[in-house]
Amino acid sequence: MRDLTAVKAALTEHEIELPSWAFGNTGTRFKVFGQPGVPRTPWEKAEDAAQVHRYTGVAPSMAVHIPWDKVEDYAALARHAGELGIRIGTVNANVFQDDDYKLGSVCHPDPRVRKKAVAHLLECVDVMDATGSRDLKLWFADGTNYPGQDDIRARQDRLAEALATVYARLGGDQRILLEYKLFEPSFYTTDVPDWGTSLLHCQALGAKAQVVVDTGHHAPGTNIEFIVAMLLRAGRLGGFDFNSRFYADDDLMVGAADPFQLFRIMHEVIGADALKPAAGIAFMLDQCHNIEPKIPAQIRSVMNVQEATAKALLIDADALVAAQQAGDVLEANAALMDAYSTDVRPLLGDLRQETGLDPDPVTAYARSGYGEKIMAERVGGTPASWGS
Ligand code: RM4
Ligand code: MN
Repeated sequence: MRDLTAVKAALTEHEIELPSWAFGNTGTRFKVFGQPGVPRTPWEKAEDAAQVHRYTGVAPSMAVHIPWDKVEDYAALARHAGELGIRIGTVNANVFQDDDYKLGSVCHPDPRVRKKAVAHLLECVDVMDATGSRDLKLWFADGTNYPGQDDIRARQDRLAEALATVYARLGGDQRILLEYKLFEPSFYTTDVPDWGTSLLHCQALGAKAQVVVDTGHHAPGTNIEFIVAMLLRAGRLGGFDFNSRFYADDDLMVGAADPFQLFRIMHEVIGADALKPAAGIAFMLDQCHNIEPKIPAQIRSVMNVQEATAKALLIDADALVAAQQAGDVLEANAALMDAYSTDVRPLLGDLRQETGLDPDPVTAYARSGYGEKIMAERVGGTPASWGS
């Protein structure tokens, strides 16, 4: 077992970023179920994100999605976040919700559409300048539905050109995080379908381009921790979009479907000494809370990440290495399973109390009355929704 003081110190330092869009109404392509009290504006989303941080103590930033979080004055939004005790984190670009993008955005065969998409990406870097954000997260819905629809290699060339233009615009400390997703909305080819494609583009761009692993964006059965290990080894893991999947890109609360997978991922991160903020890995949630209340669901997700992390930190690294070197398969596996089987909730409760928090963030939030308050106050206006 590792020294508990060191485990607690690592857990205190670890930061988890919240997605602004998870506070608004979301749904499937079949139905968006509205909830009372959801934010109407990015300002109100920041207020809700601050609540998650208030009760967990480890979620001090909120990612924004442009144009869903479009405001007149981004510096003012960043100041508002600061006053609430959080900051604006990753800026997510959106080049998938415009009629022009039917055949793609930066990979579109028409140079006019590509130019429009690149202009949006550059605008997102302007937003980063105003908010002080480090990361631009790029996810492209680009791809094709039918063999022969477009030229696979030509689309890669267009993608590379667009990425190079955006990369050249980055400030010294800014980064591109290039996300991949195996399918959907395109069904025959996706232009960035996997970590290999993302990595090749990042390597061509330079050190400020990094791969982001969305845990929901893989085929069933994919060994995600292997991908994580490979990217860490290459120095190209920029961050995570954490969520859970049962079938496709389900975007459920992280750790709900497969907490063991989350533990195995965190084990790789910890093995590479990449948990601390200085390592530059962005631990983001990317979720859509369709049927559950938004703020408690994000609190639960943050706690699930913390629990998986705590278990991974408890792995007896010396015993593990000794067993591995002795070729003792069962002992090596047991080193992981012993840690995974530990109930870390008392440890996390103690840690919260030591840092002035309630040991149980879920009930503390429920007791606070904030949920009832926003339901009473947020009447009128247009509730935020993905797509608006
Ligand atoms: C995409 C991808 C992006 C997220 C959007 C909402 O599937 O995961 O990260 O910004 O969804
Ligand atoms: Mn994502």
